[in-house]
Amino acid sequence: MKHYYRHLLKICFFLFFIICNGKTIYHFPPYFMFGFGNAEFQVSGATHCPDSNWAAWKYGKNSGIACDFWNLYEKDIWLAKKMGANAFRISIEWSTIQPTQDSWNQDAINHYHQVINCIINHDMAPVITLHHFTDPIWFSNLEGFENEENIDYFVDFCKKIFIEFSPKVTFWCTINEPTIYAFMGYVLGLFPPGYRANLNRAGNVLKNMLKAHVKIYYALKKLPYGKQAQIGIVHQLLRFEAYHSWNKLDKALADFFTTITHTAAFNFLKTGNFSWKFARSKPVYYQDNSAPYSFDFIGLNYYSRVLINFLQPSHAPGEIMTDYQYAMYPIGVYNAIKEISQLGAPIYITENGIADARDDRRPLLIQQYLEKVAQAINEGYDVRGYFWWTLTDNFEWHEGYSKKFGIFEMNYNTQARILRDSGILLRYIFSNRVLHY
Ligand code: GCO
Repeated sequence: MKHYYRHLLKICFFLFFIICNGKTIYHFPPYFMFGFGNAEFQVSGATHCPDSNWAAWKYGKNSGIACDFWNLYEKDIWLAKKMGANAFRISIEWSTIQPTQDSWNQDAINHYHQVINCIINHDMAPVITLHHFTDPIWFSNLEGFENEENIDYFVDFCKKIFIEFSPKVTFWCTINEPTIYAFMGYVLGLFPPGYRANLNRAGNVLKNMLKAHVKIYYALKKLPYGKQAQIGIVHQLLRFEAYHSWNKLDKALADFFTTITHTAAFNFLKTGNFSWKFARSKPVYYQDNSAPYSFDFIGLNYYSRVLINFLQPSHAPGEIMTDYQYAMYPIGVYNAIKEISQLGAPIYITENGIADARDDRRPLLIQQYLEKVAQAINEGYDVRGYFWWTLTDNFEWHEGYSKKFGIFEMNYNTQARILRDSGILLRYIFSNRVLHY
């Protein structure tokens, strides 16, 4: 309890300090979206998504009910509203809707109607992600996105969902972070199917996912309400850099990783040209001149950049580390906005947040990253929204429950959600739509 008050005092002081010392008040534009994001498997776990490949994966099978969002969504939507949000980003878990190749689960469809209605009834805009890292087991058994012929299974699912939930849903994210999906599943081996350093498969998967995105975009645009819908792709702009620019080996490794996690996809979206070329792997080339027009907005996920020092992840002197092996890096979000603006579409920051179990760096991150977002908007960059990752602590993929990203701390025994002290600052900014600095 004492500990709690000490923290509360600290945060109130911090808030008081920035309000009183703030020389500038930045007002976010009236249309600006402030929201929270989550992904179904991360908040509902293997119990509610038993037909997902993550329910069969070594790091996912014990994920249980997570935050039981499947049943407690009303509570969380209400909490998001109380936090000042006007938008809520959720994912629709494909495996719950299409548990086997030839069955559609009407109960799951009804469930998502209720969730979406609830978001709308709370005066928030639902933002739907159609693919957030997970696949149905039947789709994985057909080798998922490794196999180009499988793309149409996903396109069909997207069309069905779009028809079902339009026009009450107008914001659609096709695929969340295809680069990270390919990197984690086929290079690092931490996501299913768990291949390590398999660049042939990774390149193919990434190419097919990007191809799927373009196909989905044009297919949905042709459907009723397609024209007025906002359809985009979500890209995590993750760069690796050499700690010492003179270290050629670190530089080469950093460039190699950055090509996989960022540039290969970014260049495709920018030019229509996909080029995957590494030593000792089969090159993958693909050209689609319609790709640069295949999004009404770009979802930008930004957390940090990774420095490589003698082949190890590292950080610069004085930088504050998150609970992951990367530092807080506020200027990075500004740089990312600048770079992604080359794609010529409105930008929504679909994810920003921090793993911080002690909650002693989160206020700083909120303040400093949002200052950089405000600076970018002031300079004319077209940023239209900011989604906090995430509302409640949840299942952080291969990291399990160890990483705490929630503005609400979870007690998984009681399913209680406890607002972290840093939530006071976030609520202040979201509710008042201002930033003092
Ligand atoms: C991602 C995903 C989220 C993560 C979040 C925190 O960016 O990896 O979209 O599912 O949980 O980024 O690491």
